Amino acid sequence: ENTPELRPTHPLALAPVVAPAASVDGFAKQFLQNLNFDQGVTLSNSDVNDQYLALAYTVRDYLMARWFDDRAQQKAQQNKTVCYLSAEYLLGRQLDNNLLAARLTDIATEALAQCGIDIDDLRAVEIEPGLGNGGLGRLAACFVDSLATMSIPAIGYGIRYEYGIFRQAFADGQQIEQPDAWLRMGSPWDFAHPEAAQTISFAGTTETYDDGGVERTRWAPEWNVLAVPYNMMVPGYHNGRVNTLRLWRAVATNAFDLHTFNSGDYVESVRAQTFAENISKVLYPEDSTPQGKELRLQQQYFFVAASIADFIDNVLPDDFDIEKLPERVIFQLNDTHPVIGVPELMRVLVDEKKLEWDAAWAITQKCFAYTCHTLLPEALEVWSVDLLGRLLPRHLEIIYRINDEFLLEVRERFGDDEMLIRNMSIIGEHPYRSVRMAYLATVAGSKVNGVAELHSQLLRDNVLKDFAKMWPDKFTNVTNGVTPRRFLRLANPDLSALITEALGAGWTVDLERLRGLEALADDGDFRERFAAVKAANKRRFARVLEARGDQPLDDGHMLDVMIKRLHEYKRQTLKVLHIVSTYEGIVSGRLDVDTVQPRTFLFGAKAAPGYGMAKRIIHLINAVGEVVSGDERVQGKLKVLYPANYNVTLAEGIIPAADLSEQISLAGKEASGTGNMKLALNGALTIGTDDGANVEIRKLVGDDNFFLFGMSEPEVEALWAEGYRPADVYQGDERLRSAIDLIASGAFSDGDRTVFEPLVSNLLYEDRFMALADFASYLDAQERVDAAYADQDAWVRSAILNVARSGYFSSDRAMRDYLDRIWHATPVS
Ligand code: NBG
Repeated sequence: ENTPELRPTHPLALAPVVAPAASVDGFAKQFLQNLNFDQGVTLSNSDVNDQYLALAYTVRDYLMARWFDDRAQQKAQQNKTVCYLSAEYLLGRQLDNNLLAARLTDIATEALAQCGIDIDDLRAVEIEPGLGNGGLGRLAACFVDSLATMSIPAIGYGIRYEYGIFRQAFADGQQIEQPDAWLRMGSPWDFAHPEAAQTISFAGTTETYDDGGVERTRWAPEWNVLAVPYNMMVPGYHNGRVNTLRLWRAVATNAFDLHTFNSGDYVESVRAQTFAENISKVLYPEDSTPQGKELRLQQQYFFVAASIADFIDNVLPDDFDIEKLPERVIFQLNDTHPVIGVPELMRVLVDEKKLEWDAAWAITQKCFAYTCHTLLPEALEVWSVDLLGRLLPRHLEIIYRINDEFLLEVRERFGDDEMLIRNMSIIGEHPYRSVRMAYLATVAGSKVNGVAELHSQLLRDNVLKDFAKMWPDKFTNVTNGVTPRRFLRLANPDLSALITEALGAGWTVDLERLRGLEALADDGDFRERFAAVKAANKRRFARVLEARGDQPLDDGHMLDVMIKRLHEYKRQTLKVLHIVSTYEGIVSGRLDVDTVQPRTFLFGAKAAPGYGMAKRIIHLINAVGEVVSGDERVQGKLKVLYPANYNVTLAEGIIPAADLSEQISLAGKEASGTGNMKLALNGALTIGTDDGANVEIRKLVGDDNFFLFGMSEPEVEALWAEGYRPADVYQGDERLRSAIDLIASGAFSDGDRTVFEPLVSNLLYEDRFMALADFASYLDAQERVDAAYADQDAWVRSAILNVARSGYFSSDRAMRDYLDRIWHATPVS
């Protein structure tokens, strides 16, 4: 971008960049060239990682020309760009997705085969970039895929963490965390652009000065770091478009103090470097509970300030009239992590571009929109005024002024209701003076959306109700979605082939077409083929487990899966109580064994390292699993699997094989869920509460094809209000008593009653998420599941209807809703 005018004369330099020939020969040639000249090895000397890297470079080479075109076009055209600001992108593996998007899968397979290489061996060595914790990060990855596929000019901005989400291992059933060194074997999918680095400042002081008769403020920062962008290509599916994901890495401005080094103090000489580089060192492994860590605020400001500057400096034309910014960009705030971008844009407009406050505020309000992803009050991010003022003094001043003017507006509207003022203030006073980032985002954003209908409604009615009263039109809903390319087309090739045979290929970009399968649910031949696909997927997943050295998957079992972050509100404990109860029922003879379907219970979940209760639950699952899976009396009937290190790659194996999807959070706690969508889309039936997007899934697939249980959100509220005593529930339910007593007795801890005591007493005397209150209803629903599964033909019919009616949950539809309701951007031609 900063290159001076070149005047090339060579014909090659004058010609447009062209991709290698899209043929087996063309691919093989490029692959070998990359292996030789980039990896520096001959084919016969190369190892599988060399081959994988050369393959990745080759795929990249095919995308490159399109990417150049798209960026040039983005700069030349006056289209509005969607800038998605997200601290997390949980991308998953790239190779297959990019091969698919560029229509290269068959060509690459054959070209490699002619080089004597099995492409599956290369697939297996790819390490997924785990730059996210869970649903929020994976959602961002689905969205950038859909935006590219829909030809929307979009840039995903984020952080290139050196270490992503930790690798989970188990030792004696307990979680241990290992660093995720995902960059160790090379990072073929991104490019560093140090020449486009931005300098990001921190701390220091502010001062006013006279600028030709106008009083202005300037910030005299104390230290700074360089933000170096790494670009990743995001290819659209079969449309020839390539968008950009731009992730920032922190680098020291003055890496190294030679003087200090020469004096022999080696540690001190690199102190500045270590300090700066810590900013993008590691992803915070928190899911839903923010940690008030200074480094985290540094991360947030670092990537948001770099992104805003990058967009203004490098994406907009040089002579751009900054007052027209809202015509060219919408910055979508993915939860509160990037909300510091609001005062940052104000600072740029007022201090640097010298706009009047009111004009700057009008622009800022149009340029941002905010998505909230939670309902848990403890998950709403706040920063102490102390810390924020120390790290970003100018931004704190700006926030104060935004708040002053906002509170004036509140007074004008509602009168001097001091209670209301206190409740709505962006600055909270208790337990310490702090900035409420969700409120700041709500005040600043042109729109605020929740991620499922129920969630958006609860935001309006509870969490942000005063704001919704003030600005009813600001609030909207966009129900989440998932990309059908990764989670159906790639993860479930056999089902995809069956669907394509039945409906044609268009469903991959128009998922509502799956409706066409409804008619086939009544076709016995189709049901048989559908069932055969599910069985094949189970065998495929069994091979995945075997290759990982996990316990085998038994033939003929129902695969009952609960895959999501470990959190009390999601209620993995309720699932464990069901397992223990079934086990106890069979062993004690209370249950008629013939009514119990053979089942494998599969968990996949990481717990935040600092979340003690979640880690105890992991321990309990593993402990119960070991006893149940090892007890001869339930052999062939019950089995518990908990493969370690659940991630996108593992999910892609589990989801197509699953029969039953556990979505059992306490109503009113799960904002949306997206695993629930992926599982329904792949023909698993849901057992779930009326929570998050389950509500919409049930409405669409129909009550006959969904196992509903538990209290509704208003019932939950009513029970709390009346006084919830879990111990009473325990006393009144024999099945529950037996299950809890068995855990308390030490049956799963070698007779040691202390191990799970904290967990048991938490359930009996606190049970914040009301697992006991929903237990009876859950067990009844599980009996309905067993009965339904016994009629395989009817079950398969329901599974087909789940697939047929899940088209709504495509992230393409979610993007259309964002475009219509919030962004108002249009595709490029
Ligand atoms: C999560 C919610 C999920 C939701 C995803 C994506 C956070 C803070 N929230 O229910 O818990 O599906 O966001 O919207 O990670």
